[in-house]
Amino acid sequence: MDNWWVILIIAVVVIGALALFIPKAQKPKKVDKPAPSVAKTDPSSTEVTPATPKTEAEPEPKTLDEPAAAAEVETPEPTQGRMTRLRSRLARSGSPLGSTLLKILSRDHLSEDDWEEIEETLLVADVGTTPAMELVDRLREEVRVQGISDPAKVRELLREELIRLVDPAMDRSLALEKTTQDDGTKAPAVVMVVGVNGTGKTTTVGKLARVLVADEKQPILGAADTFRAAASEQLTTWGRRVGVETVRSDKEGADPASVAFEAVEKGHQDDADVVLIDTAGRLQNKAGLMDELGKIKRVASRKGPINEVLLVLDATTGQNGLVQAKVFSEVVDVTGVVLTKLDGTAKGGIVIAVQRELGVPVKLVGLGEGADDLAPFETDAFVDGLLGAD
Ligand SMILES: Nc1nc2c(ncn2[C@@H]2O[C@H](COP(=O)(O)OP(=O)(O)OP(=O)(O)O)[C@@H](O)[C@H]2O)c(=O)[nH]1
Ligand SMILES: [Mg+2]
Repeated sequence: MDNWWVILIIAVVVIGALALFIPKAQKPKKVDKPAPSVAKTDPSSTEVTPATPKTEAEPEPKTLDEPAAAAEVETPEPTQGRMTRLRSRLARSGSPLGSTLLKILSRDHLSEDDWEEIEETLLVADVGTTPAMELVDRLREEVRVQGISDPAKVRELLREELIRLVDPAMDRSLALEKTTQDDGTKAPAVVMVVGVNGTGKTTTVGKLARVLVADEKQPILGAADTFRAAASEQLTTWGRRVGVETVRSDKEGADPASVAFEAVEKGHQDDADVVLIDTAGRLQNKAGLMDELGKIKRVASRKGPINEVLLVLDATTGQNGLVQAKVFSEVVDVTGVVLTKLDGTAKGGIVIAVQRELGVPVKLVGLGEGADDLAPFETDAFVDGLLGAD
C-alpha cells in the first residue's frame, strides 16, 4: 500500500512536468482582454478621437471591428433654403400667432375688444410687452389710414409689420472667417456654445458641424462638457458621422477650460477653419458655474479671439429664457442666439423678445430633432412660417 502511494505522487509530478512543455499554441486563447489604450492609462490626458474608427486589423478591442457601414461618412444637406424648407414646422407646431391675428384683423369693424385680443395673442406667443404694444399701435394706425378690407391686404400688412419687428437689418451671419494673426498666418475661427441644461447645445454643435461640412469648411469639435462622460461621447458621435474630429478628455470632471484650449490648439495644428466648443449646461444663478464659463472663454482665447459665443435657448421655456439670456450675456458676452425646439412651441414670438432683451440677433433656429434641422435664421421665411404660408 505504501509503495502504491509513492508511485501515485511520482505519476502526478511527471504529468505536471509534461504539461509545462505542451506548446503554448495549443492552449485556448484569452479573448476578453481589456482594450489597450494610451488614453485610458493616463485618464487626465486629453485625447483626440479620430473622425473615423481605426481600420487596421487589430484583434481587440471588439468595438473597433464594427461593420464598415457604421463608419460611413454622411453628406449633410446644403444649408441654403433650409429655413424655407423647415418653416412649415413653425405652423405645424400649432402656432396660433399668425392665424389668430389674421382672423381678428379680418373682422369688419375692429372694436377695442378686438385690439385687446390682438395684444393678448401677441403676449401669449411671447412677443414681449413693448414689442406687442408697438405692433398694435402700428396696426391701428395702418387700419385707420388705409382701412382694410380684403384678406390678402390684411395679410400683407401683418407680414410687413412682423418683419419690421423681427428686424431684417440685423446681421445674422456667423463670424466664421479665419483670424489673421500678428505674424500674418491664419488661425481658425473659434465658436463657443453656452446655455442652461438640456437646451440643445450639444445637438446644436453637432448640427452646426454638419452645416460647416455642407459649406465645405473643416471644423474641429471640443468637448468641454466634462461633467458627464456621456457628453463627450454624444459629441464625438455627431462628429464621426460627418468625418469631423473631436478633442475630448475621458476623465469625468477634467478641467473644461483645458479641453477647450486643447481643441483650439488642435485647430491651429490642423489648419482647421472653425473650432466649435461645446460646454456643460449650467444654471445662470449658480455663480461658481458661471465663473467657470468665464474661465473657459478666457483660456480658450489665449491663442486668439473667440469669434462667436452662441447662447442656446429652448424656445419652449418662454420668458425664463430671457432671464437666462441676460445673465449669460453678462458673463460671456453673447454674440448670437440659437433658438431651439421652435418646432415644438406656439411661442415663436420669443425671437422678437430675446433680440430686444439682448440686442443680439437670433442667428440659428432648431426646428426638429433631425440631423439637418438647424437653419440659419431668415426673417422673411420665419414670418411666413408664423403666418402659416406653405
Ligand atoms: N424637437 C426638437 N428637439 C431638439 C432640438 N434641439 C435639440 N433638441 C433635443 O433636445 C434634447 C437635449 O439636447 P442636447 O443637445 O443634449 O442638450 P444640451 O443643452 O447639450 O444638454 P446638457 O448638455 O445636458 O446641458 C435632445 O433630445 C435633442 O434631440 C430642436 O430644435 N427641436
Ligand atoms: Mg450637452
